[in-house]
Amino acid sequence: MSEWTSCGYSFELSPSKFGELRSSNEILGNRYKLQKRMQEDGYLLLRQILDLDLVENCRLELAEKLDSIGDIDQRYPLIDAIQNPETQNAQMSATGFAKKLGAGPAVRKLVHEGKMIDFYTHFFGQSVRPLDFVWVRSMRVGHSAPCHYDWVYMGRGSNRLLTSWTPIGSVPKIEGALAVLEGSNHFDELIQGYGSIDVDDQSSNPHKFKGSYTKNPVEVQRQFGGRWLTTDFQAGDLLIFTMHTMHCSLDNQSPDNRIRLSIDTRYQPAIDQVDERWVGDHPIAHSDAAKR
Ligand SMILES: O=C(O)CCC(=O)C(=O)O
Ligand SMILES: [Fe+2]
Repeated sequence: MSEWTSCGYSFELSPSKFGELRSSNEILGNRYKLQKRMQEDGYLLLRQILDLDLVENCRLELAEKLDSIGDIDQRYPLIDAIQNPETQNAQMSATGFAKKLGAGPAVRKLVHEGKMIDFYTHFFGQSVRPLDFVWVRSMRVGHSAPCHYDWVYMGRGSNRLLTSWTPIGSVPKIEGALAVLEGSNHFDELIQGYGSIDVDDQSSNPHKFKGSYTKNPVEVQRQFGGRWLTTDFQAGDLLIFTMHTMHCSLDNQSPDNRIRLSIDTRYQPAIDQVDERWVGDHPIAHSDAAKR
């Protein structure tokens, strides 16, 4: 595949503009090296750090939920998550998925227990709390997420908050892998401007801006530099990044019409203040209750 796109916009593919995420498995044992690399790179890619059977259970749970609303092509095994060409179910947002289908027990076990929590406890060197809300992504063919900083959506609590992006099954580039913009965690001007907006707060967001910076990954790169970095993800891999690491996803161009399944979740030291929008059994999310 020679053309990678996000939201229909092509990436520039020269080696100075596009490359591979680097794995940090070799420094896993050392919290200080991990923290330093996070500070420098704005992300950590950890290969095969999650339990494969839990990821698989999660995949089945998500596929069953999607099947319950008719999104799965039943001519194929459920686990393949092939989208039903007959239903024109609109692409669902992560908050839409949460409202309609919810995060089940397999999802919670993968992201709120075990290896995931162990990693963050090790990384922070103290007790960790996740945001309760779980963002499940079922990205149909032709869809992707635009370029953004997560802070804009969840910046009311800890400034040590980190995002886990977890592929639920293999997610090669062609099926819509996540991409991060190298060095974007050091784009101070952008971080102080766009990157300081609270999408639900009128005073910081008077124009009721939806939250992403741009749909065109080349635009932000032309303005501030850096290479877009991505990779072919396998089940068990984990990508972690900061609230001010610019990211987007590649368009899902699955030749098999496979829905791209992934989960994103957030973690912080337990002692830090927490963004009230994402707490509890029924988080207020971006509803009216969250507006300021
Ligand atoms: O999975 C995607 O397409 C977007 C994910 C994302 O924005 C995130 O994990 O913060
Ligand atoms: Fe994000």
